[in-house]
Amino acid sequence: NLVRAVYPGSFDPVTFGHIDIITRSAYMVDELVIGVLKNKSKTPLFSTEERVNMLKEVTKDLKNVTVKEFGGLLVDFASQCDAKIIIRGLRAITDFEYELQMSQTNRIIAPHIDTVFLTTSLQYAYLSSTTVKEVAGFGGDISAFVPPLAAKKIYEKYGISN
Ligand code: COD
Repeated sequence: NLVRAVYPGSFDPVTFGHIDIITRSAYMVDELVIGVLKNKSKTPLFSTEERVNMLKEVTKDLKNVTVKEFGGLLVDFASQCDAKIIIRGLRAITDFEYELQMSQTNRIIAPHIDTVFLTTSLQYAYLSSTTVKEVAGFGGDISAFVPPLAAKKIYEKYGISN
C-alpha cells in the first residue's frame, strides 16, 4: 500500500519555506501531490497555471512529487488523489489557530483523512508569500526568499528589471 499525501496551498508565489516542507515531506511518503488552489476570492498575483508551472520547475528533481491544481474542498481533492494525509507547515503561533480550525473541520467532514504538521525550519520561520510580494513590489532583494526562477517572474509582474 502506497502512502500518498497532498500538500495544498496558494503558493502565490512558491517560497523556500514551501520548498523546505515539500522536500521534507516527500522524504516521508511514497507519493506527494502538491495541490494548488484555484479560484481564490482574493485575486492572486500569479494565475493558477503560472503557480503550477513554477512549482513543477522547482520540484523537478523530486521524483515522487507531482503538482496539480484544485478547486472546491480540499478533502475532496485529497480523496480524488487517494491520499489520506494532508501536509501543512507551521510557522509561528499565528498560523496555529487557522490551521487547527481547518484541520478539525476537515476531520469532521472527512474522518479518514488526517492532517500532519511539519514545523518550519528556523531559517524560514519568518517567510511568507505576502512579505515576498511586499519586498519585491518595492524593488527589494528577494533572493534569500525564493528560487531565482520565481524571483525573475515576480519582478516581471511588478515591471521591475533585475
Ligand atoms: N515555513 C513553513 N511552512 C510554510 C512557510 C514557511 N516559511 N510558508 C508557508 N508555509 C506553509 C503554510 O503554513 C501552509 O501549510 C503551506 O505552506 C501553504 O501555504 P500557502 O499560504 O501558500 O497556502 P494557504 O494557507 O493559502 O492554503 C490554504 C488552502 C488552499 C489549503 C485552503 O484555503 C483550502 O483548503 N481551500 C479549499 C477549501 C477548503 O477545503 N477549505 C477548508 C475547509 S475548513
